[in-house]
Amino acid sequence: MQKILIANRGEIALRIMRTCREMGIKTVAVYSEADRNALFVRYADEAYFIGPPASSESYLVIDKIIDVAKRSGADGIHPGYGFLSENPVFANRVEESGITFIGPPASAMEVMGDKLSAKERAKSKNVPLVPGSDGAISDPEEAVQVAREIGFPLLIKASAGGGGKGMRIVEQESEVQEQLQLAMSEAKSAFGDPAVFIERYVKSPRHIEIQVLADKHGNVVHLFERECSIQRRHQKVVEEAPSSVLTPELRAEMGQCAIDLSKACDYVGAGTVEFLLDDQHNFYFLEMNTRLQVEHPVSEMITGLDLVREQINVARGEKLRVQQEDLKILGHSLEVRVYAEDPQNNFLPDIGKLATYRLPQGPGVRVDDGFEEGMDIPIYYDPMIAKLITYADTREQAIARMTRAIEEYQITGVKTTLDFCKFAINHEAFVSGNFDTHFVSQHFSPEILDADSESDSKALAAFLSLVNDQGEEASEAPSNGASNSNWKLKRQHHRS
Ligand code: MV4
Repeated sequence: MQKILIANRGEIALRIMRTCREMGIKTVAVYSEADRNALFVRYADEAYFIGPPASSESYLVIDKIIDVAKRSGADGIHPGYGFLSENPVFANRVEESGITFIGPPASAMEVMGDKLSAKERAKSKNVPLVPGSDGAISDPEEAVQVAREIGFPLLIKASAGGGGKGMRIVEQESEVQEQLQLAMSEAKSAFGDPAVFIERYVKSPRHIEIQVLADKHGNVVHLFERECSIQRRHQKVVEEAPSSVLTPELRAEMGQCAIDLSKACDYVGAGTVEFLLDDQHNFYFLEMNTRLQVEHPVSEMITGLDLVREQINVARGEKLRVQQEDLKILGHSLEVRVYAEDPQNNFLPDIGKLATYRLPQGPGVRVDDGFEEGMDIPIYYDPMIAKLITYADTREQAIARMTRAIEEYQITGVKTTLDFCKFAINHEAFVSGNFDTHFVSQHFSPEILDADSESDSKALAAFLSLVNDQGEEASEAPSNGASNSNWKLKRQHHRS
């Protein structure tokens, strides 16, 4: 592979291009009107304009992307995440054009894109499933029957849904028939497919996903787990690897299930198998994501692998160079997603110019982003500014390092979720490892951030009065006027 077109934008486009450059592979960017000045466009060896800001008129238009690939002579296409990354029609079109799709075969996307066929495939490999209906349910009588067997509360899920879309909780038998009808018509209008199924509702689950890597020769390894339970409205906030709850035995068992499922759909490339883990530490297959995920860096940090490099290598037919026995978890990694959102105002996107934008640095800190100071956050796409990743020997150190990195990160001009992330990773429940997917709704309220910055400013006032009052010590080097004012600035930034 000599030249790769990156059918994506922002931080992930840049992240993919960085690996391409290391591998001596030329890069082609495609960009919309809103991304004219974006970093990923400047970083690419070539860049092609593909239309208006709306992704339906640019990043999602298969013909435009194939056309640029042909014009530029690209021999590979990397879809990143989101956009066309899990679209089997796109994968097929790419391959039909004689270009290598850097991802799984369209057939694997099709199986996993439909939650019912994914569950069926998992079942055939003895991968545990949440107790529920066998296949789709459309008959109200049958739904009641199944519901009685499963017990309440239960969930009705759309087969074409995923990531929380089209889910309904049903608390009691009297609601089953009505909820089924509603779920089916919702699924029909949202996804064009009315198929729904029923599962027991797992009350306090953790969300744990296994990263897999597969080549075109039938070899599959897993790269351990990522814990993604800290999320809000299905948007992940904090991810980490490894999970603080998995034992080596459970990890090996879940890992093997992920490998078995990948083999069962002839998977190729990097993929993620999602599980729920209940409070008894039973795990259940949820769905498989057939793409590189946002949170892949934490897996890279603890394994020492570059997942994009591995994706490219297997796409061009190379055999995996690692075997399961070679893989070890080294240290601990955390990722927080920095969004241009206002945690004090129901996480409303806060778009605008990055008036100040200074990155944290130092040992064990990685930032995957696509912005520079002075740039605007476009309103058309996901408001994620950056992924802040830390790595350390232990979880405790990775948390301390993340806290320090968050404090160093200076962003003004837009509100961000940095303080919210700092709150989350320092909360007693997170530190102790005793949390589930309800963490945010259970422990967060906007006032907490007020209180936090208030106690910060009280501590600052106390500190300043101390150094100002102590004649002799105040003249000692570390507490001179300049560093005081720096400190003050930093704190003010975090309050804003
Ligand atoms: C569940 C569940 C409880 N019980 N299924 C949400 C996203 C989609 N992938 C599946 N999801 C869930 N399925 C059963 N049978 C709870 C969730 C869920 C969830 C899962 C993972 C991470 C965050 C979540 C937040 C709310 C609900």
